[in-house]
Amino acid sequence: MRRRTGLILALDETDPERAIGIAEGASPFIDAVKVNWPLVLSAGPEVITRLSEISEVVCDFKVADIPNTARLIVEGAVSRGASAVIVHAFTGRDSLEAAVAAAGAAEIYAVTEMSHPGGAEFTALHAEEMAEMGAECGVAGFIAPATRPERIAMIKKASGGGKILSPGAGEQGGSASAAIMAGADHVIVGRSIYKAADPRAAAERICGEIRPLL
Ligand code: OMP
Repeated sequence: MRRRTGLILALDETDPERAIGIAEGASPFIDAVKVNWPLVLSAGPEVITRLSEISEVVCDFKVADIPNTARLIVEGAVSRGASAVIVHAFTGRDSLEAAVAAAGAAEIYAVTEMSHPGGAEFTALHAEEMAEMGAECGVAGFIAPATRPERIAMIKKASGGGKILSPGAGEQGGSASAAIMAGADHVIVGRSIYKAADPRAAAERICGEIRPLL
């Protein structure tokens, strides 16, 4: 994924037409739209293809499965137009390698430490190991928490300087600029944009906030 603005829109809006409208409005200010289960379950997987005509699409399916199932999910997402897929790293090396192989020219991002408080209970304990292992498997980058910016720096270092996508700014309490300053390459922002009265203006504001830091 090319970095133009440093912002990824997490489109967890479940009204399909509203979701498309938000993506269109925000498109000048974002590098990609991230699609998760809420929108895919309400709009169907065709929404991936529709959104890919507006922006790059990251399918956040947080794949956590055996290698064969991981391969099938990644192939299904990429064939519909996703240019990246998010998978869990805790499933281990064989699943991660299968995801990377299935992605072909598309990218795999691996979750290390999750951004919510529960993410500190288990994922944080192995985040650095997962980042090291993910880099060995050839993933394009990692998900690391904007809610704990100091962990972004640790995870980036453990991965040997890998690319970091960072969720948790805004509604979860983190700051987009602090995440970028800690080493994130892109911040992932959802509710602060798609629930705003003017989602396009909200995306433009965050984009303006982080632009000088890129
Ligand atoms: P907001 O909290 O509304 O900005 O949305 C954050 C988005 O990032 C949601 O789509 C989450 O599913 C996703 N996310 C996290 O919030 N925390 C994580 O640790 C990982 C992800 C993710 O993989 O994108």
